[in-house]
Amino acid sequence: APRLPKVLQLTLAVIKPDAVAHPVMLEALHQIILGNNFVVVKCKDLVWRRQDSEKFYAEHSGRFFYQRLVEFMSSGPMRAYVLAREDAIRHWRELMGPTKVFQARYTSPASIRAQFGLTDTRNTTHGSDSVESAQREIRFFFPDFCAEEWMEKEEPSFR
Ligand code: RTP
Ligand code: MG
Repeated sequence: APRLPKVLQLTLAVIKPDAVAHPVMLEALHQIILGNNFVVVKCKDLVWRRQDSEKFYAEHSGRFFYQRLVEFMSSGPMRAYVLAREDAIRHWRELMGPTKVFQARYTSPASIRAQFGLTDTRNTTHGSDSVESAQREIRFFFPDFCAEEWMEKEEPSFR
């Protein structure tokens, strides 16, 4: 049978302030990314102002956890990645595990959130949940990044 070329997909992954605050955790998460065949396309450390946090999570305004979430996400340094892999969006979310830490520990004990999560808010990582979110979120974190340009320069098999 003919071998199909790999179809790479981009996702946005973020290591949240709770995990960046602990160098051992940060390093462990970085190694998980490298160990799962993601290509690190972009990586940067940054701190959000409160209004960045409010804008990014606008879809959750009105939820009971919104203020807590906004405050947490602008409380200290984060690390953001543009990652490429086959099935990158689904694969990164699977590695993270469920949002709620108790659920993660119960259903996916090997997941990132089960191992490192502190609470349902301070749950170590973020990952885009769809192609549309990935596009929006990559633009939010890396306004100068151009996926098409990267494809042409680095990955002829990307589509
Ligand atoms: P994410 O967007 O971060 O990938 O996570 P998700 O889809 O699994 O979770 P979502 O429902 O979109 O919630 C976004 C973030 O809000 C915080 N959160 N806190 N009960 C709580 O205190 C609570 N629930 C959600 C988490 O940081 C979650 O990642
Ligand atoms: Mg979400």
